[in-house]
Order: sequence, then C-alpha cells, then structure tokens
Amino acid sequence: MDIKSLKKKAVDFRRQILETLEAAGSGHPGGSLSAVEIFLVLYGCQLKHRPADPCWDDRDRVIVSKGHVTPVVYVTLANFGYFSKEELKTFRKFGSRLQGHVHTKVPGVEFNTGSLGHGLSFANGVALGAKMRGKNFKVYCVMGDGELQEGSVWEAAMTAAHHKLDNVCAVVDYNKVQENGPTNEIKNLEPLAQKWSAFGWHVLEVDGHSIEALKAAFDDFNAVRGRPTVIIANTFKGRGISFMEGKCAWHGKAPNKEQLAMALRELIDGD
Ligand SMILES: Cc1ncc(C[n+]2csc(CCOP(=O)(O)OP(=O)(O)O)c2C)c(N)n1
Repeated sequence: MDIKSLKKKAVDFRRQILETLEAAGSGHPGGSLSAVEIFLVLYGCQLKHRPADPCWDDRDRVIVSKGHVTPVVYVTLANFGYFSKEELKTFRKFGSRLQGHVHTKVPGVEFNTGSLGHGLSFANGVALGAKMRGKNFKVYCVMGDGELQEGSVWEAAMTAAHHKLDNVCAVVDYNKVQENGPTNEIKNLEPLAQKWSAFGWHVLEVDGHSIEALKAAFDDFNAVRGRPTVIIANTFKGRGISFMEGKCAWHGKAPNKEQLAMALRELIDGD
C-alpha cells in the first residue's frame, strides 16, 4: 500500500475502533489508538502473510504482547481480510470469538495474551524454532511501555540477544501512559534506549505515528544481522481524539454515543 492510502486508512481504522468500542460498551481505546500506525504499517507494508491461509507455515508472525488492544488488532485483521468487518459488531458480546484480549480462536492471532510480559518469550521461542527449521520468516512482538515494567520482558530481552535472534523485532508502543497514570511516574523506564542497547539489541527510536518513519525502521530491521531489533515507537495514548489523548482515564473505557459522535467529528475535521 502507498503512503497516501495508508494515511487515509489510519483515519478509517480510528473510526472503526471507536465504533467497535461504542457498540461493545467496554474495551481499550487508549492503547489501541496509539498503535494504529504500527499495525497498519506491519500488515499493509511489512508482513509476508496470506489472510486466506492464516496458518501458512512461511508467514511472518505478529505476537501481540499487550493483548488488551483487541480493538486495533481486530480492526486490522478484519480490514486485511482475516474475517469479515461485519463480525466486529460482535466484539465482546456473549458467544463471540472476538473477546477483550487476543485469542488464537481468531484467525491471524498467534498467541493468547492479556497477562502482560509474556509475548517476547513466546516470540523468542517461535524465532528460535524458525532458525532450527531453516525458515526465514520474521517474528514481530508488539509491547506496551507499562508492560516493560514486567521483569519477564528483560529475561526475554537477554535470551533474544544471547541466541542472536535477528529474526525478532520488538515494537514498543511508547505512549507514556499506562493504566493508572504516566509510566515514568509509576516506574521510570528511562533511559529506555540505552537499556535495550545494554541488553545487546539493535535499537531504533521513531515517531510511531509516522508511516514513513515506521517503514524505514522495519527496513532497517530487515538489514540487521546477528542481533534482535527493538523499535521504540514514540506515540500518544488515545491519538487522534483530543479528549482521549494522553489520558489514562481512556485506557479501558468505551465512548458512549455522544462521545463517539464528538470523536468522529474530530476525525472528519482532521482528515
Ligand atoms: C501481568 C499483568 N498485570 C496487570 C495487568 C492489567 N493491565 C492491563 S493493561 C495495563 C496497562 C498496560 O500499560 P501499557 O503496557 O503501557 O499499555 P497501553 O498504554 O499501550 O495500553 C495493565 C496494568 C495485566 N493485564 N497483566
């Protein structure tokens, strides 16, 4: 997809995310809206994948470690043809396979998450397995900044570097806000780039809402040999909607009808 269509699609994704949340009456807007461009560039430009054959052995894998951001994950998967957009209306409804945290019942989902801090270890295992089987697919792991406070993330970071897993690309959605407040007030992550670097990773820092910057970072990852890559994507929680941006109150709360209408007006005006 070209840059212009991706930028248009980002607005459309935000609309669908908000509509899906409003219809469900619950869910996570903040960390979904911050990660729109990350998912869009991954699925629209980066991945080798076949939505009609989601278990194709040579596909690149996306592990969503911050598993609560199902609105952006399911909107992405539906728009890229893993299942129908109509199904988004069942999000978080009784009996639907589209529940609040990612689940492998859903085509395109590689790993069940929700309990933070586990995705990178799983990504390492998949990546090591690929090397043992002589496969050259890539493994992407999308993480939250609050999630990085989990010790298991740093054990996994050590493991990936030790095994020289240059087929692993961690993407940190660094939106600076977690569930109950600013990440660096709750437990400071800085100096974050230096931490990853000290753990032996190739580190890239980008504007996580810039499609061009994200594309360039993924290209860089593809060229690196002998160590894993982390892309620290600087983003805004609740990106695109003024009354949600940077607010932890919108971490896990769906807009009501009135708030949805206000949000959609902003998206149209900003387009
Ligand atoms: C192990 C664990 N502890 C606590 C939670 C509850 N929880 C869900 S989301 C979240 C905040 C995560 O913040 P961040 O990783 O920054 O996610 P984002 O801002 O991108 O939504 C928390 C504490 C959880 N899911 N798992």
